[in-house]
Amino acid sequence: MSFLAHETLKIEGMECDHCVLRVGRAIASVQGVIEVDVNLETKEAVVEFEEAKTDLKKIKAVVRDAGYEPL
Ligand SMILES: [Cu+2]
Repeated sequence: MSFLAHETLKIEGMECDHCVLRVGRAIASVQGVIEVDVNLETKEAVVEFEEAKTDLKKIKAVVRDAGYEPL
């Protein structure tokens, strides 16, 4: 059993529910991500992930690949 991390990241560029869906799917596709909740109003994604399997750097990379700007 590995440790779980909770991180909140700011994401620029999301303008509608479709963007939220894309970002959520991208983050959920990362191995080790347990749960993700993307909020359009706050422009935030709350991510729970296994520290042994992934990290914020990888999560930010897929957000960027999806066309959005993690801060
Ligand atoms: Cu959109």
